[in-house]
Amino acid sequence: MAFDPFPENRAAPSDYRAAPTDDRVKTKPPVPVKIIVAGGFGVGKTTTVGAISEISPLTTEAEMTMESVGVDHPNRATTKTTTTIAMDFGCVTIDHTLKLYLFGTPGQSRFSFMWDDLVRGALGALVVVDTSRIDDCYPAVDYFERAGLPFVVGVNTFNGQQGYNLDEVRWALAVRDDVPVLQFDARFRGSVRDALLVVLDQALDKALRMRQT
Ligand SMILES: Nc1nc2c(ncn2[C@@H]2O[C@H](COP(=O)(O)OP(=O)(O)OP(=O)(O)O)[C@@H](O)[C@H]2O)c(=O)[nH]1
Ligand SMILES: [Mg+2]
Repeated sequence: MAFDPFPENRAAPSDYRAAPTDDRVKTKPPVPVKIIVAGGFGVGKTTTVGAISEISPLTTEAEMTMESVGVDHPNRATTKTTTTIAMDFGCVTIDHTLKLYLFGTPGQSRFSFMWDDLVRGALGALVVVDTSRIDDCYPAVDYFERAGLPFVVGVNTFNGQQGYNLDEVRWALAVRDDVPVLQFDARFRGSVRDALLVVLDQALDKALRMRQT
């Protein structure tokens, strides 16, 4: 038989075997999922992203000046001297099929004009709450309710100090029953991971509901 110059027309060698299916799956890049970490001023959003990110997180911290005294009210227990002025960015691989890209919002309300751009394409959000300043997170809760984006309320415990229990926080925020309200510690990777997995669950639930309709 004449030599066929086109390799795709040549017969496969007799010992040819297709690579095992799961090897091929493993070589596919993980599906990117965008998650927002939002909440009021100084509640621990940057800390949350930094605790879990597998790359050095991209941060946009700027020194707080005297101008913000009396305007921004951080938790008294922190020694906070900087604030996020644009966004935080980090990522974490959940497994070979899924990678989370985390975007932290700025906390000061004067930067709220950036939220629409930051949130575009996101599948879910973690709203971080400091129970000593619960009302600071109302704008974030309102925003995600209006946007119809699945979200989870994560109460950052600030050294185990928590002014209210989770039922009281749920009542104060008046979130729907299907919105999880959980406790986590923004400083610890495992704790942040567990909170983000609940956000993922919520996003998946919504995707499945939309498929059925
Ligand atoms: N003790 C304690 N400190 C925390 C905890 N979470 C955050 N902090 C501290 O609280 C301060 C504020 O945390 P950030 O992560 O900067 O808060 P943020 O929400 O990103 O703040 P903005 O971007 O300015 O709105 C930092 O000094 C953190 O080290 C916590 O769980 N316990
Ligand atoms: Mg921040």
